[in-house]
Amino acid sequence: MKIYLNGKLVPEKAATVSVFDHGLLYGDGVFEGIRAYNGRVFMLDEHIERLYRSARAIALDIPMTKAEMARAVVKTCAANKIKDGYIRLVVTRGVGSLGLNPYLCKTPQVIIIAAAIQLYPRKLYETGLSVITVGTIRNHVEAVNPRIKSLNYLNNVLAKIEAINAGVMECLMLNPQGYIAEASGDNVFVIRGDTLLTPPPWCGSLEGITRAVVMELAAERGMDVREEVLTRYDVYTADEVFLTGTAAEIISVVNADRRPIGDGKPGAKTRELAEAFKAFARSSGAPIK
Ligand code: PXG
Repeated sequence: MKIYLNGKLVPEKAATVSVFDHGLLYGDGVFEGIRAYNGRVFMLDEHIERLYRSARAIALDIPMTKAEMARAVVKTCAANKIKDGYIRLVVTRGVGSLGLNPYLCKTPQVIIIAAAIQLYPRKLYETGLSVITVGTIRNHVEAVNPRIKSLNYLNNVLAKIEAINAGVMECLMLNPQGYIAEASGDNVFVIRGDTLLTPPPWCGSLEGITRAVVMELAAERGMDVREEVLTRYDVYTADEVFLTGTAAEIISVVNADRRPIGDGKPGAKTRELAEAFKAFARSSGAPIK
């Protein structure tokens, strides 16, 4: 495997960062997870825009332009002969002292890994997911704002631990006010009749790229799509619930806090959106050449 590291493609073994990198010492950095489908990088510009917004939000100057970054992603995919895959784009604060001061870190590290995608088991998409609401809340918007895709994912990791320890694979996270924010690494949607609802980002969710695509596909199909403040009431009483994310795509939630959602099976509208998403993903994106 060839890894992109600060402008060069290097062998996997040579792709190392310093133990003094603030990405390691403090989770100080930002990242993106991107998919390639059918020889194209899906929603590349949108991911790069979000990466640069995340970086701006933590006062990190990425030492290359967005266009250069986009070319670097495509080049890394090409070097690894990726057709369908998963790309991890990481920008760390770089090497600094053992103190917190980020201004002592002179050179951000830019890392691009283009690898095979590890998909969730097919069966999960047929049966749907069970989730629980966890005690770990999403960060307050004036702590590390959840709109920032930072390297500091402990909040999400703690939530994931609670879910796995309770015997389920995913969870719902609330925000400090008790409103639904998102899952540990996916956005959440509720279907009620012909209405598709998802929390607004200010409720503590990431502005998911898959989320945006799904909102558009649903609107094209005549659904009334709205960002709305949601509580667990909305989940428990929904016709259908699903999660969206780059890795998961669209996956049904059929049980929340041990209560079946709707009839306890993946719903028809979720399935229709998942099919539409697949078709769109396979036919769009930046060609890998
Ligand atoms: N919310 C959070 C907190 C995320 O990390 C999403 C929503 C979905 O956004 P996109 O843009 O992908 O539609 C994410 C991104 C994993 C994993 O291994 C998942 C993400 C990031 C890192 C790892 O499940 N999801």
